[in-house]
Amino acid sequence: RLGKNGQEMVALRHRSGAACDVYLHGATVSRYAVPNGHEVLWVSSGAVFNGSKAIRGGVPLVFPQFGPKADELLGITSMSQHGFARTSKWSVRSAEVRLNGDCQVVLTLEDSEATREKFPHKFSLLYTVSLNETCLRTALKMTNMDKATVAPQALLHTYFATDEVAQTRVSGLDGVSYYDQLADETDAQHGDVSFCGETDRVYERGDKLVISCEGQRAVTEIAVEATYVEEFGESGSSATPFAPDVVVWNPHVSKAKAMSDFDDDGWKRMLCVEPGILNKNRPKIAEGNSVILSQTITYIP
Ligand code: TA6
Repeated sequence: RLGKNGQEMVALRHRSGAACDVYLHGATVSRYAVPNGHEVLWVSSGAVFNGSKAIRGGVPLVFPQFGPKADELLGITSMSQHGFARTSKWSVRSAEVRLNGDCQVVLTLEDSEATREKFPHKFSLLYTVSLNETCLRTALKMTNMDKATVAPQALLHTYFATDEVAQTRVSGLDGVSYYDQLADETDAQHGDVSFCGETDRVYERGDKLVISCEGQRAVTEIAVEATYVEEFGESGSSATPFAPDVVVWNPHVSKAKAMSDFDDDGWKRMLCVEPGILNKNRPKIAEGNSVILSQTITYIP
């Protein structure tokens, strides 16, 4: 159906009342509401839905490059920040209500002349968004269709809603080392992550994360998984799990002001917890093989 600004989107509606909207622009989940009506994700009131830029909020997809510059594993010069997946027009492969009631949409993006100009590789992306009464799962499968091995970066840039970021904590990263993008230094996390200013950190692993807000009983759990899938033709395939990275970001007042699509004090009501495959140990994907990155978001009122 047509969503904001007449943009094509798929509206998933579960019989429990849970709801999720996915725009074909960037395969961006722009909304996830649980049966009691609580909106789990944050979208800026200044978000642009006309396809001219990434949607500021929900779950933009980062591929094949994270950040403003390419690392040596990518083997390219550089492309626009966070790559082209979040500003590409994806196609709907399937949309269904499954026998168990789960609503699911599968979106695809294949390489094109435009993408090969920036990233000279053949690839196939499959993005599966599944909604049921208790959780939303989004999984990005990247398959290398090239003879040469490839090591793309990928990240689910998830914007979560919170009542007040200064009262918000992220647990599950205690003891994990992280690269502080602002201080350009590496450190180890002590206890929960809290937000007293601009925060922009790449944690080297994360699998079970919990967002909580002081004084609030409700929490949001995020289960993160990454898997390398090796295909053996007729004799099947093997799936090997590995540790994904997790980015935690809040722009705070000045960085938010510098972004035209960030509503002025919106930064107080959001935080990004972003599962990714970013670091130097990320898999080099051989021809015909795949990497799957997924997050399962469960809001517990
Ligand atoms: O994920 C954190 C980050 O890399 C920040 O450094 C900030 O740039 C954010 O992504 C948003 O980037 P964008 O290109 O969407 O403005």
